[in-house]
Amino acid sequence: MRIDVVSIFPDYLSPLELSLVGKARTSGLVDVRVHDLRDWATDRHRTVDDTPFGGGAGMVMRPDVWGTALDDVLADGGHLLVPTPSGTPLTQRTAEALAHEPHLVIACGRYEGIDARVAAHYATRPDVTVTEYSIGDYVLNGGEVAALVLVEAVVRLLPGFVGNPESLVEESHGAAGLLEYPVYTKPPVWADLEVPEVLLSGHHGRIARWRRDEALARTASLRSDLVAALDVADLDARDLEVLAEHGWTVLDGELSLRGT
Ligand code: JD8
Repeated sequence: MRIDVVSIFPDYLSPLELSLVGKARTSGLVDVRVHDLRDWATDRHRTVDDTPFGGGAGMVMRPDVWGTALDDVLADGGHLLVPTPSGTPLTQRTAEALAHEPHLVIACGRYEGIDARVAAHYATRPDVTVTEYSIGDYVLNGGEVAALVLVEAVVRLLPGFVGNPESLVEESHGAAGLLEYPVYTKPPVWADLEVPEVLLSGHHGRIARWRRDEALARTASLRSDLVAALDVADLDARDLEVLAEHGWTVLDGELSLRGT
């Protein structure tokens, strides 16, 4: 997979050289290229913004500079990803889909945003898919943090990145659709708090069941939207018992919360 990130603050993306994403880059699992948008500016001040049509505060990023930059990095097509507060919420399912694509291009805006014609223009190209996405309902000053989030969420799903792909199923928002179970390590007692005894039993079947119960209970307590999205066909009798303890029952083949 190749990932291009375009920004006026390329150094903001330097954390991508660290940790596991950095390892994925050196192992050739992913080719991440960070570009300075100003390299495509044509004036000596390397201007990338201008005043907004219709007036108002702030500046807007120019479509012509973005256009020359994206024509270059999208020369062979790809998936153009544009972080914006008004975008579609980024989810694990989206990250999973993106992990199967050969080329991602992330356009990091700043100021009041990127001229709206840029996304509209590239959406007309048959070899380009455009997705405007958001990482949450709060306002940042630019798209670089969202680019870091997307790259990490996608790269960690690439085949060969994690040692045990099975672990991806059990983590929060993984294929199981549940929040992750609580984890513990040495010492067995800390701050007068003990580790759940089953985890010290060495009985793998009981441990697996306890972890599933905990994931179900945690999800039922914190994220009713995730429980409602579970497929009843994937739940066994014990799963349904745990969910029932948290007020969830199966009605007409669907999970529903008592009293709603
Ligand atoms: C891209 C410019 C700043 C946004 C005027 C503040 C994503 N979840 C998210 N919150 N904020 C962003 C985001 C913010 C951005 C840009 C993403 C480009 N800004 C603008 C509109 C109001 N300023 C984001 N993903």
